Amino acid sequence: MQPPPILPADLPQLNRALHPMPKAPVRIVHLGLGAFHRSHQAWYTQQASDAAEWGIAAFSGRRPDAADILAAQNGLFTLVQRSGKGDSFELVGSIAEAVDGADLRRLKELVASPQTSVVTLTITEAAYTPDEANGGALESATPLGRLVLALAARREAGAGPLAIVCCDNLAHNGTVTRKAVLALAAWPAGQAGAFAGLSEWIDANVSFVSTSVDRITPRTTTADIELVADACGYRDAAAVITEPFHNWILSGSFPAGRPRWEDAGAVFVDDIAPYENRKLWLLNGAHSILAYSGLLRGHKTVAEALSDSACRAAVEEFWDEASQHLPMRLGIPEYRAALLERFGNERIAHLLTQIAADGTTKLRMRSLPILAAEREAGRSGDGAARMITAWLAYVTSAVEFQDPRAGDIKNALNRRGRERTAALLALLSPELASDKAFVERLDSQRSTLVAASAHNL
Ligand code: CS2
Repeated sequence: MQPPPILPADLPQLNRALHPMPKAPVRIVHLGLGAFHRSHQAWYTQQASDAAEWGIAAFSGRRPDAADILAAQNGLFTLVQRSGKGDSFELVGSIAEAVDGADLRRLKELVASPQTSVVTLTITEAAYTPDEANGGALESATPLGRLVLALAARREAGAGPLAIVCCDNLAHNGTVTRKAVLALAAWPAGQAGAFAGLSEWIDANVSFVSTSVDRITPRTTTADIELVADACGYRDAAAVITEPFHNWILSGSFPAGRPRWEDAGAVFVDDIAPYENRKLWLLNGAHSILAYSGLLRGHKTVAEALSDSACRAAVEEFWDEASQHLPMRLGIPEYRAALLERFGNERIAHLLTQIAADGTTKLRMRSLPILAAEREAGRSGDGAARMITAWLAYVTSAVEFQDPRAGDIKNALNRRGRERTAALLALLSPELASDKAFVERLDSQRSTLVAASAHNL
């Protein structure tokens, strides 16, 4: 947590009394109220020409205080769009209600309302993996568990179909969400009551929309809040800093309607796979390389890591591999050039530690598909392998890291040499972990990388 900013005591707090902005009726329920939701879906919704009909009720996720902070401002916050040249400030008022994520009663009430037509999700990649510890059982403590309980309430209320829109960085994210939700809903089947036949009802009534989302949004810092106070003359504890670039590609149906997000540039396509691959591999893949190799080499931000020729070369090598598996009609060279410019925006302090979190989930999507495709084509896939090597070196050297499988990583770290490399690799791919030659290659790459970086993390 950042220390609270030192602001003049008489500075007024941002809210709808200070800046009157109408509240639209809640028709979208969002799970995972964080900076990215505010800079992306909330901003797109505000830009839609029918914004007056589409209010969002946003439930907090990993940061429970996010709801309190935003509720105190009646959902209002400042979006700072930061280019290489300067900042522009915009008030966003599409969040009509900010709710504590643990408030299951309110979630059920809103999802069961016939007025609610869309549920959007930014609950992090790790939230879609079945919880092996409890056998994938329905858990009211997890976001998807709560969502299933709320869908049961919607069926009960006869409120009809709706769309669930996954906005997390996963390949085929609509399909992944559908599978996870149906599996959770089917788990208590056979028990009497609210859950019998629930998974069939969801399958027939809920559409799972796939999306590729993009807008680089670092965590807000104390300095950002002070800057907004200076520039705007109010206290806004929920301000968000983001880049001017934004992109949203969606595929799927909205049986109960949706805002005209296309007014803000959202694009609706039939086949989303090439777009999500382009984003996940080129942007997110490069991010992971920069995060792990950058931290090992003593850098703090994406822009700093990119200006290190060793990190940059690792990114380019990976991009050359990945580009061979993407359709050129998507303008890959232009996309790469635009990424270099976005990553190089030094005014956006995107912390590598933020990107380094949850490696076991992220790398499965960002490195493994390229590695497999390259090996399939009879090539080494060294660029994709180096992303994994950098992660291995990072978890081996870091004092602290965040990962849904942190316990398994720590167990693997108790081993030595190749055995350790194999045990860590098994967390990403058991198949690769049993390929001795590959483990040997990674292990020697890892030792070289650690020796070359020698930074205390
Ligand atoms: C990043 C993403 O934290 C991460 O893993 O790669 O959050 C990235 O900044 C966004 O996907 C950009 O749209």
